[in-house]
Amino acid sequence: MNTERCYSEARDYYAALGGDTEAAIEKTLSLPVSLHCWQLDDVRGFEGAAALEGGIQTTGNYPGAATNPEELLSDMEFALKFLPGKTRINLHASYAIFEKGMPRADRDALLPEHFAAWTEFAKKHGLAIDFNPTFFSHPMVKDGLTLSSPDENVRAFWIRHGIACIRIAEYFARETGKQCLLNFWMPDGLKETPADRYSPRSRMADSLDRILAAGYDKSLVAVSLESKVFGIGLESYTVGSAEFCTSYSIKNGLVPLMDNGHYHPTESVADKISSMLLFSEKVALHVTRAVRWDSDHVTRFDDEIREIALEIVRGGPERFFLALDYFDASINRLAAWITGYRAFRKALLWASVWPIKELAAAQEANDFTSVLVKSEEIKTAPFSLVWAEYCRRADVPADASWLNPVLDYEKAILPSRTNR
Ligand code: RNT
Ligand code: ZN
Repeated sequence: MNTERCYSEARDYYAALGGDTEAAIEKTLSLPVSLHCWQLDDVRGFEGAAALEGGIQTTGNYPGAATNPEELLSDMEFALKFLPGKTRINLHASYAIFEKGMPRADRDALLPEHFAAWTEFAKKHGLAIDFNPTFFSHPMVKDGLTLSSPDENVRAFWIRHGIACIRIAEYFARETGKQCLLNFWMPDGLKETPADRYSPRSRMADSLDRILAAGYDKSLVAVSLESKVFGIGLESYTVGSAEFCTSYSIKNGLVPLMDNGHYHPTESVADKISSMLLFSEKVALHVTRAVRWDSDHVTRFDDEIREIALEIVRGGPERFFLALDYFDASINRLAAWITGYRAFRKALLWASVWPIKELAAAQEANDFTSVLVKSEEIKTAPFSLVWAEYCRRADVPADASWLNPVLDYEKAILPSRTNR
């Protein structure tokens, strides 16, 4: 295949439909997407947690999960070669690295120095860092509650954790020179129908107030709040529901974060985005794939993700914090990581070549016939050729040939790892 000729034909094809492939490629390449470290070890972290808690679940026992910082960082280093576009890394507080001689610290006493190895890694690879306090898989989660607990000691512990994470996020931003998104997700909820829905929510709001009262430099840190509809074992009530998190965020100048696995199956995050953008300067997303429930399957280039990507492009990508969030333990974890990232990149590129203004103008003119016909036609335009050009410019393989080195890595490196 003469790739140059193929691309120029695809460019002309799109141009005839009103799409600009050159602008789309350049824009998508520079759009930062944050890649979560937790796909590589099934959200275990480095604290030796016995089990994943907080209403989330990884399923599968594919061999070779990273079991310590060295393994996780070398997996990441290896996979970065196959990720086209500007990448950020997304860490959880449970991934603190206590280097030789450093005494361990509990979550409420974490310090920037416990993340020095991550900063070094990020600098080496020119990556920015996003961060998440970890409100799950810890003995201080009492009866499924953290910041909304009626137990003052429990709340105080998690408030200290939140403040510690703000300081760490500021440190990341100072070290990397890039603003850090600090995302709060609390699993707090109840298995049974509550007798009182109001009190836990008012305590949650008060705890967040107390964390934010510690103050932070907004040029360094953006704080987001992620809502959820339910979790395993917390089926009847989630304190941080969509209404709670959106209202709190808008009132307090935080960034609302929508994870597309956190809604009822027929709800559409793509549809919600424009409402958020009307009332919030920025919107944050966790891009995932929910199969029947918040199953966190690997993100794919599917209808839901493409519609979300269209809304990102229409809204102006600079108004978004984009992150991925999935964890599948049933397949090669590196391949899962890379696949989800590439799928979302594809969706962003795909949405960027749409003749968005033209179609919007047709809608405004009540020309719904053109909107339908043209949207249908563009779906089968020669997108793979534009993707191939995109990957060529990013210096990564455009096709699935990246899987071969990943499988070689699996054969050479992973067997020595002990399954937990
Ligand atoms: C859980 C949320 C949350 C987590 C990560 C590990 O349902 O989606 O974002 O997946 O923080
Ligand atoms: Zn999420």
